Amino acid sequence: LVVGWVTTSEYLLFEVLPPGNEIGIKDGKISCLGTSLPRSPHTQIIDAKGGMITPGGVDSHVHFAQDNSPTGDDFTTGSRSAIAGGTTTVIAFASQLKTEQSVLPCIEEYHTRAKDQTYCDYGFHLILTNPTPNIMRTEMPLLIEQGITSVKLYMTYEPLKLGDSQLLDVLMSARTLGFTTMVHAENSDIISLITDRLEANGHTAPYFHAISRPQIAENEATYRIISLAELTSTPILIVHMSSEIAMKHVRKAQTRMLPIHAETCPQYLFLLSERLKGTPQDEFAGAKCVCSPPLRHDPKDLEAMWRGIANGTFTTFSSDHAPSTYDHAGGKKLGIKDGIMRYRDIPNGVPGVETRLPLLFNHAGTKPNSRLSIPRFVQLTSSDPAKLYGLEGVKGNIAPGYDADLVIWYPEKEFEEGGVEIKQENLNHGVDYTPYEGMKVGNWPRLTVLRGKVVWDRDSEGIKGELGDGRFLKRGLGKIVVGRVGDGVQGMLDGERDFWA
Ligand code: DUC
Ligand code: ZN
Ligand code: ZN
Ligand code: ZN
Repeated sequence: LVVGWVTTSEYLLFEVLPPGNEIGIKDGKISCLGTSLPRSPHTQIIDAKGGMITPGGVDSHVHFAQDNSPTGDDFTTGSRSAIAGGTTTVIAFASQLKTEQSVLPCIEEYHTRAKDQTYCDYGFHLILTNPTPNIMRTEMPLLIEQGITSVKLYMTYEPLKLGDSQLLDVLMSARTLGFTTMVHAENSDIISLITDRLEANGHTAPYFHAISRPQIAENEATYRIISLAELTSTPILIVHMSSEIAMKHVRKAQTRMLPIHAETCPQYLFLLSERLKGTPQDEFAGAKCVCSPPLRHDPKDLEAMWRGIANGTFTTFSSDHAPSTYDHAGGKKLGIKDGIMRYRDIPNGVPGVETRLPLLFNHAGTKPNSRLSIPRFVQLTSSDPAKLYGLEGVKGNIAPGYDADLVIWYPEKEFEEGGVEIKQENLNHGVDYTPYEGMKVGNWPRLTVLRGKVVWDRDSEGIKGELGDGRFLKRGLGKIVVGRVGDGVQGMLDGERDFWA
């Protein structure tokens, strides 16, 4: 089977594909790019009609069917939502319980949850909450062999957090074994102190969630984890960054060529803490926007995140899709009981796997008010997460040999007049709200193609894929996208580290 794609996109014309060019697909992979590709009677041709073609989205941070968000999306609803928004690859989390001495059964469990249950390709990161010597020495190499080549570490949350000595142990192990390390950077004790005191004073409505996790908590933990990474000479990625003061540490480290990567998410580009106040009719509706780090107070922080998006500080733009259903049977809501709101009990996280690409694409391009270029859009949403997480050569590029994962956008002039409004009723996730309700975007994926198969066709029935289309991705070791490993540590003499590291 050869599938020819014709595009006359003004952009692709310049950057990737001149007009009239075609993408040939065979056996689910891109086989060639060129003009007038050979056709047979069996060739299926899809005309991209002057629209733009970008690689299928790689969302390297989603939570599906995770133990600590039991009411949210599972692999079926989450991955259905992914393809409807142009994402063909997700990396979800398998989480270890602190009491577990082995992570192998845990990985098996998440395989069971995902196998034959997904519409898009998927991989797993391991959330390490108890990095015992045995796990680090004998199980991590096994996981790497099995294609699970990244871990997430938490610096906060009692059931998840690691102390500095544990963080150092994992970083030393990452340096030896080469797995990619993601870190949730917030200072746990700052948050606990404020939370306890807010609670004692009766301040427990959703808005206080933002007050309990101030920027200084993100700032301190960010600087600390960068220092530990520098000391051990280990690349890291700091996930879901939300504030400028913390981002500045990343920028500074990158200027020194340290391999410090960072991620931000749609909620930190578009939403402010005001949303946690809910509506005049329903103050508790603020619960729909509870995520961590929290939404920030000042539009200047949104602006700063946009700058980090455009100037390369951020390597990945992921959804951190981690929603919980708002309304449960019988009017029950998580985090409110007998009329008393307790933000502590609201599950953290917002939905976003479906809206991630359209929200960012809306600001990409060459118009005077565009915030980023199309190549940056592709890097952030697809090619750089693919590189960082060991999928280079497979995902994130429109080039021969890569999986034929594509998003075909509408030609701008043919899209709905004035753009399209994001509405919960049109989304494909399993939860009952979107924080972006009513926002307009100028384009939406017209077609999503997964390994050569059209899995989403917005003009004809929407979801075309089938459960089980998604395959587990056995990932290789990730690559460093920013900086390099092995330069000295500030304040240490050359060679000094050789005595101990
Ligand atoms: N961290 C995440 O990565 N997702 C949801 C909540 C959190 O703290
Ligand atoms: Zn487990
Ligand atoms: Zn986190
Ligand atoms: Zn997350």
